[in-house]
Amino acid sequence: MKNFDAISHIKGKSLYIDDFSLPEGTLHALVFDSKIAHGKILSLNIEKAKLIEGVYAVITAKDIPNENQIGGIILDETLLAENEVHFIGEPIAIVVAKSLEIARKAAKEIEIEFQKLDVIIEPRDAFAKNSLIVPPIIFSSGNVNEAWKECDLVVEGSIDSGAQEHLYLETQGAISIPIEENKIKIISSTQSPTAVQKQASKVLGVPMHQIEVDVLRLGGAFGGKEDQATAWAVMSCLAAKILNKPVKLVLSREDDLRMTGKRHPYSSDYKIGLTKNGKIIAYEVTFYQNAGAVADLSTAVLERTLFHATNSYFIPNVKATGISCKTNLPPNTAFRGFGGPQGMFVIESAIVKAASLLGLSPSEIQKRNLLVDNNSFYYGQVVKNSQAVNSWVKAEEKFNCKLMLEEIQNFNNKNKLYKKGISFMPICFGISFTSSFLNQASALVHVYSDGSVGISTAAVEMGQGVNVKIASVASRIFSINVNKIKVESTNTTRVANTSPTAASSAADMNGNATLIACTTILNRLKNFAKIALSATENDVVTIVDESVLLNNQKIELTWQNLIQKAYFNRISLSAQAFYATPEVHFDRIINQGSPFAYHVYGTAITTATLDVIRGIYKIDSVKIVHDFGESLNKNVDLGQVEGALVQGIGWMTMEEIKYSEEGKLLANALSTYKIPDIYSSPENIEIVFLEKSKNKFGPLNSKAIGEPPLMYGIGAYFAILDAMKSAKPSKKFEISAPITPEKVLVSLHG
Ligand code: LUZ
Ligand code: MOS
Repeated sequence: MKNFDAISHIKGKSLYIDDFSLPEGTLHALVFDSKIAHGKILSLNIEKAKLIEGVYAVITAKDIPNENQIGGIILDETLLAENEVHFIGEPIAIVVAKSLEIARKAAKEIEIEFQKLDVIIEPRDAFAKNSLIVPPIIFSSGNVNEAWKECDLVVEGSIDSGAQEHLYLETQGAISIPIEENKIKIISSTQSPTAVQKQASKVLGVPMHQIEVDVLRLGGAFGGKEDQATAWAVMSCLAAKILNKPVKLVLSREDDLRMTGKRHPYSSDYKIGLTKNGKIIAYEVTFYQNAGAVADLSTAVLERTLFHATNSYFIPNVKATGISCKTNLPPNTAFRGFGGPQGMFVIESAIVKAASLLGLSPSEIQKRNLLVDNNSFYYGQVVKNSQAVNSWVKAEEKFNCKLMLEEIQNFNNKNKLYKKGISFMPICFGISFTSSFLNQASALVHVYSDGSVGISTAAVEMGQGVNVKIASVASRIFSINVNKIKVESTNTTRVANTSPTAASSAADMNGNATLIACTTILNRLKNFAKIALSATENDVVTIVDESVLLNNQKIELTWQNLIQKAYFNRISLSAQAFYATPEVHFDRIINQGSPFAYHVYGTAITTATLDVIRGIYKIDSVKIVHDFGESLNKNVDLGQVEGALVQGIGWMTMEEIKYSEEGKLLANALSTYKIPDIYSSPENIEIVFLEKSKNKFGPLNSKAIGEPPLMYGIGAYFAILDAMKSAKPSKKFEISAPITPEKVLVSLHG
């Protein structure tokens, strides 16, 4: 089954915020933001701007009717700055005008004076100045201090990973439309419709039922619209409320790049202890997370880093410390993987360093320490259905790993100017929101009297194909053609209290809710059919391919006729269902528990060729064995693996976010921020489905797909590093990610 959105995407017919036809009289909003990274606002003069013809309002913090506060986890984020600014791009005022051009012109007339304060860019500088979002978070098990004595090798190091811009094709935006009385409808490009509803209700001081949020689809999000779509939607809503007119607010690419947060950069220290044959005994790690100026989701991201600090390995003694450092950058935020990749990169770095000192290959250490059933993760969860060894061994066999290694060896023996490298990258990613209460979803299913079906859930379609998965669940439960099924927009009046579409779990949870709702209707239909057919207790009614069967015999009754009859007999053809992921819990006093319903596993083997003279490289191949469970849609799932892989490779190799010392974003356009294109993608990507994997937590035994494969991209960094070691065996390389060609060149020859 193809993703049914594909055709309208290709034809340009799919609608995004900027495509909606606007109600008459819609006004346009532009955000006026801080040009300095830290300072006091001494004066703000909006009078000149207001006088420009076509300007309806210049809204500042003073105009907010209720609370000037949109913090999601910690209440430290104003909608509009009041007395102080904390990063370049922080919103200060909203200019509302007849057109965007007029709003732009007016914004230039706003006069503002600052008193500059000290600017912090680096997390370790923030730590030294005790500028923290929350006190350090520590997870531990065993006793690292005792364990070092048992180790044959103890090695320490530091490693950094950089930020990453989400670069969703559709920038942030929303349209707010006043409906009669006090009600406002917000059309938003958000992963979190309920967060928009809640924060708008708080800022305006109206009950949540006065705010309706509707989300048709997003042109990409990648976590960038989990928390950070809210501000723009609330601003348009505030302007709509004040002016009683529809207001559209869509960020330009430049504004979006400057004003929104990225993946968190991390600077980390590690210490790892092993036996001489490569068994890992102890691991200690400290993560300095660059949170930016306000909390946003940073504490949750940091926790997920801690949960993934040991990746796919069993380590008996672990101490991991997470420090969320407050700096003067835009608030960094959720990004596919949500801190997990940052944690996994550090343990892989530690293993590679230890391997070279032990005279082993990294893969020998990796393979020796893979998680097996009944191990415990160091935060207490017991390992069940581990596919770590399984996917590793399958990858070795399927891709003829021995031959690959031989070929690389031969190539490197023969060539001086080019060197090849290889890496193994096992992944283990926990599925569930780590805040257990978020693991809930619901579905509202209507069967219309013509037999067609409409489904609403809490899931937001952002190009990941969740709608096609939901539709395929309904299609399989009802046994009707998928073209009879429509998945509706996500709307807070149809589905309330939606958790964000995030944590890779939307298809799992909303798919399960859909499954329950459809089963409820199906059972009603079967009971009704029995009565209509004058069947007995022991007769069995089923529906197969839109035909009703009685004791497996076809009768003259189609799905369509059955629905019509049921309607005339006043059988309810609608159902609402709720799903809460069972068994997940985590105790934040002792930092132990079982936060994840399950884990997703897989192994990637990456090869790269390095041009030794120039420092440039190409990723030759990435070969993956991935645990999909019983995939709901193989095309969609393969697309997710390929996309995530390339996005991960981009983060690790070429995407470089730089800020000046004054906190100004230097990579502020696509001419200076490079993401992988078709030329820099691996020449060969091979993805194999791990067989015979089932998952009782996913609808119809499927597994979550969104985030886990991003971490295969980490393998690219180590394949390049491996090639560098072949080029210069005596050199020690300590290279922060991304491992750009510039850094490679300087490291090889500098
Ligand atoms: N969002 C969130 C997430 O609020 N909690 C999570 O655990 C999470 N994990 C991945 C991506 N987004
Ligand atoms: Mo996310 S990083 O919004 O699952």
